[in-house]
Amino acid sequence: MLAGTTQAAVTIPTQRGDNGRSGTTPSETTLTLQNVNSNTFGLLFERPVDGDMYPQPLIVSGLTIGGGTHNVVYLATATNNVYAYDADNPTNNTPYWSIYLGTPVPATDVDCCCSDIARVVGIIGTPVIDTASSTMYLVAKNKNPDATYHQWLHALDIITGAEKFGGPVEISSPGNFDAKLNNQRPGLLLQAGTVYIAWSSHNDCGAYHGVVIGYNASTLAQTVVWNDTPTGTMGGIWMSGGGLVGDGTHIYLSTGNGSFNADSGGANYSESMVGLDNSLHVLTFYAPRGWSTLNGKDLDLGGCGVLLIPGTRLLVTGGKDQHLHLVNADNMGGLNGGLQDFSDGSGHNHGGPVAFNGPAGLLVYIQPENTHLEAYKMVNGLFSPTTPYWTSATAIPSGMPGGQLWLSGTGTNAILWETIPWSADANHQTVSGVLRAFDPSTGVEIYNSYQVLSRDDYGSFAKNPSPVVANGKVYVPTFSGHLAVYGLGVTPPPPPPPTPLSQGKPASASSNWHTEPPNLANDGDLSTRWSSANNGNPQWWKVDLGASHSLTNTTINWFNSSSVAYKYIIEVSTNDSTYTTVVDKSGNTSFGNTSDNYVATGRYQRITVSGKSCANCPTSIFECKVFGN
Ligand SMILES: [Ca+2]
Repeated sequence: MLAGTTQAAVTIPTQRGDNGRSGTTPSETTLTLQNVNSNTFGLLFERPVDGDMYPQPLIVSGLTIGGGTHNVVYLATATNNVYAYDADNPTNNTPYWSIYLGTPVPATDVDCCCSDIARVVGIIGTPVIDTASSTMYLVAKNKNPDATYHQWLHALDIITGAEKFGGPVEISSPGNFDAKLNNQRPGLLLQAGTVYIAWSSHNDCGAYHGVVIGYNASTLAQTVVWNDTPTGTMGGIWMSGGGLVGDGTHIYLSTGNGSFNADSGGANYSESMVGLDNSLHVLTFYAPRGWSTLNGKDLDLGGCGVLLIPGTRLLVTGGKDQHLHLVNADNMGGLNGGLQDFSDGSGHNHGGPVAFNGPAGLLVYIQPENTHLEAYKMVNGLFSPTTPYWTSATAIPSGMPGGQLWLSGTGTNAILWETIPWSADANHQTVSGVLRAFDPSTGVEIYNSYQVLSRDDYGSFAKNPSPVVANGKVYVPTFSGHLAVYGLGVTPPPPPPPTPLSQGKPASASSNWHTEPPNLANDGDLSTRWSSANNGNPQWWKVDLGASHSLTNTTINWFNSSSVAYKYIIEVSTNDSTYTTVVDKSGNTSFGNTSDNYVATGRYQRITVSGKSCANCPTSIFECKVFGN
C-alpha cells in the first residue's frame, strides 16, 4: 500500500470476486478516471508462470507469509502449476511457494473436432479460496504413464502450498462423470461448507453429461452429485469459465446443448438455466423460446458466465443465440419463461455481464463477439429499453470470444476494465490481447495497453479469465507465460517526434523527373522522393515554410545514400531573394543521410547540390526535414 492511502485491503477469493459473480471491486479508490491514462498508468511488473492461465488470478490481502504481512496473488495454469506470488513488490519475482500437480493431458488426447484448449488440459476452472481456513480448492486433470486419465480435487494451504484434509481426492461418480471426457471449466463455488464443482466436455466428444459434484470442504468427502442429463446425453456446463453462482442457499448455472425433457416432467436440463438447492435438487429452471432451434444449431445458452445482479434476485446471462436472458432467480419460468430475452449484438456471448449502479443508474455491461462494448439500462427490474444505453466507439476484433469485464470503484470514480483480443479471432488459436479501460457512464475509452505498446504490452490474450482489480492494481492473466500487473507510477512515454516545419509546405526545384515532383521530398513518406530531371549538376530543391521561423536543424534522407556522397549547401532566406548559407557541405565525400544543426531565421530554405560521387545518377531526396520553432 502507498503511504497515505486509506483504502481497505481487498481479497478476491473466487471467480469474479464473490459468489454472485459480480466482477466488481467497489472499494477501489486508488485508480480513478483522472489518473488511469497512458501518462501515469501502465504495466508495472510481471510474474512468470509455466502454462496458460485459464483460471482467473485470486488475491488474499494482509496474509502472514514469507516473514511478514503481504498481499498475495494466486495463479494456476493449464500445465498444473500453482503459484503464490507477492501481489505488490515489483522486484519480488520468487513465489512464496509453488507446486506442480502432475502431468496434464495433451489437448489432442481429448479434442475430437477442433482445438479448444490451446496446448494441455490441467487446471482450467478458477480455484476457490476459503480465507477462514486458509485453503485453496482446485481441480487438476492428469494423464498417467499408463495412459489413463484422472481428475483430482486438491485442498492446498494458502500459506505453504501443502495438501490438506488428506487430499487430494480422486473425483469419481460412475455413470455421471468421466475423467477423460469431462472438462472442469466453470469456476468453483464454496458455499455452506461445500465445494461445488461443475463440468462440461471437450468439444462435444463422447457420451458425456453435464455434472455438478459437491465435496465437504473439511473432509473432502463427496456429498452430492447432480447429472443434468441423467436419461440423455450432453448438457455441458461451460459458462466460459464463469463460476457457479451461489446466494448462500441456492446454486445457479447454465447448460449447453443436449437432451431436454424438463418441460414434460423429465430430468434432462440441456440448454437451460437451472436453480438448485445446496443438496442439488432442482428448484426452478428456464429454457429460452425457440429452444429446439437453438439446440439444433449448437447455439448454447450455457456458453456465457451468469451474473446475479447485486442487490436483486435477478440473473442475467448471454447466449450463443446473440441474446441477453433475464430471469427471476426464485422462479425462472420454465420453457418459454424468463423475464426478458432480446438481441444484444451480432455474435456469441462468452465473458459474462457486469452490473454497476452509478451516476447513470443501474447499467449492465456486456461485450459479445463481433459487437462493440455496450451498456443496457435497468429500470424497475427490467431492461428498459432493450436497446443499448450506450455503445462504445472503441474498435473490436473480428471473432471469438468478445471481452472479459471487471468494474472497479463507485460513483464518478468507477472504471470498466476489459481484456479482449487486439485484432484476431481467439476461437482456435492464441492471439495478441489488449487491456482496455472505459468510463462506465459513457463507454468512452480512457486507456488501452496498445497506446504505449513498448511499455504496456502483456502478450497473448487469456481466454476465459477476466482481469482482476485489487488494491490499486490490475492483474491481467495471459497465455504468454506471465501475469501482467498494471498500476500507477509508470514512466511516461517519450514525446512523439516533432513534425518538421517543412512537411507538406510548398516545394519547388531546379528540375524534376516527371513522376517525381518536388513535393515528394516533404510529404512525410520515406518511400517517395523528388528527383532531378537529369544527372547534371547543380540542382536545387526549395521549400516555403509559410512564415519566418527560428531554424535549428535540417535532416535529409538522400536517394541511394549508402552508395552516393552528395556535395551540398543549405541556404536560408526571409524574402526568397537574398539567401544566406547556413551549412556548407560542398566538400562532402561521405555516404549516408545527413543531419545538420545551425541557428538561423527565415521563411525559405534551399538545398543546392553542386556535385555527387556518382557521375551518372540524379539528385534525389526521399525527405528533407527542416526543424525549428
Ligand atoms: Ca517523400
